Amino acid sequence: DAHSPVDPDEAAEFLELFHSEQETGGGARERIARVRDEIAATGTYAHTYAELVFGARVAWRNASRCIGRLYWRSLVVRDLRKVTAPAEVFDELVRHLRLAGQRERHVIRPVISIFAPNAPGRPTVRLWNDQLVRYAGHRHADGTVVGDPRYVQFTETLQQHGWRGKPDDPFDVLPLAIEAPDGTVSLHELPEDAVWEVSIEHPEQRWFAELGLRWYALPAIANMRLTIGGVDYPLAPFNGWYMGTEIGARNLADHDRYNLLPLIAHRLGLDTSTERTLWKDRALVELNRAVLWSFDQAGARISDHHTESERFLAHVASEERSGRPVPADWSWIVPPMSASTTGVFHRYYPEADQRPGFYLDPDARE
Ligand code: HEM
Ligand code: NRG
Repeated sequence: DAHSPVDPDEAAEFLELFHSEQETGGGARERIARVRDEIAATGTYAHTYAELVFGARVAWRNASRCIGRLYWRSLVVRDLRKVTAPAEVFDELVRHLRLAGQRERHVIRPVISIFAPNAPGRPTVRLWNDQLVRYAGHRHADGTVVGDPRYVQFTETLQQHGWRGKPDDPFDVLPLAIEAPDGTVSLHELPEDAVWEVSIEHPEQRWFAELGLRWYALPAIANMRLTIGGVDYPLAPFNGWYMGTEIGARNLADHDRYNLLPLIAHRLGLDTSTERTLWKDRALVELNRAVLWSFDQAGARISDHHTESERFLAHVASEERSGRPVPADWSWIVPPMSASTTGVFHRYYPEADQRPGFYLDPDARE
């Protein structure tokens, strides 16, 4: 159960790790003794700010599906453990977006906002959205979907709570749905200036802009539980920046997402009558060039899969020099296009479930 008492041994293991890696000036022993007392008395314990920062960064370092881990030490940690009222939670989520994506300065930085932890006998506020920014999927009467097909059901759920949206806009930003501890749900529209979006154009194909494609600049995952030393933080949204293939080879390309390859191949004048022209592969490359080029034009940080792959291998090497093997999930690390042209494809990785870590929340709505 999410609200059962903290396991004191898991707390102790984390505190040992913290003291072994940080210059704390003191041993772990005294802190562990005090934490064991606190758990015995209250069922949980409070992290110091330094422990919270370290715990969140190490959770990123341990994220075996993440290719972007070279930067784990740079994570900005916002301590919002005292924030629980839905309206304040929403305000802080908007502040998170503005801090992480500074459009006028052309800056994107990795940020995590950590709200109140689970504790025995204390229900917490919940966010229903899986990312802070997502596009609706509007199903029309004739069965066609305008927008992101992955969010059709979620869009319908929000509509049952009174949301309308713009049913003819394929890039209609969803509101945030926040559920208070007493079960009441409120919907909150994100202010336009907090949602940095990039229009997708192609460096050579002028017609590309006419397709009206866009994507948001900040991937901010909000449905993972952060666990540090036995304490669970059910609301701890984090973001980095995109790797181009996430948008160009998945979100805009997947058959069950925006499914744009047939249209792009057609506009490129490719022969789509047989698979053997590799029209899908050729359209995929042009779509991905367009994504990278457009983000660059907009000053929105984004990495390409070749560069991020090299950085990840550098990260693996430097971690190994520090005596820390890097657990990784090959099927998530290897990019979804041109896999064998990247270094990460040509080797295997240890697999391990290390804590602190991020876990898909079993109670997540999306
Ligand atoms: C997954 C890149 C920052 C934690 C991923 C994936 C990519 C990626 C490409 C795979 C996503 C997919 O296939 O859907 C990056 C880049 C970053 C970054 C380029 C730039 C800084 C972060 C940060 C955190 C993080 C700041 C946490 C503090 C994770 C986790 C997953 C993941 C937990 C797995 C998500 C899941 O299981 O659904 N990352 N990431 N990443 N990343 Fe990162
Ligand atoms: N593929 C998802 C996002 C997953 C996480 N990716 C990151 N994370 N880059 C998508 O929206 O396309 N991050 O924290 O930067």
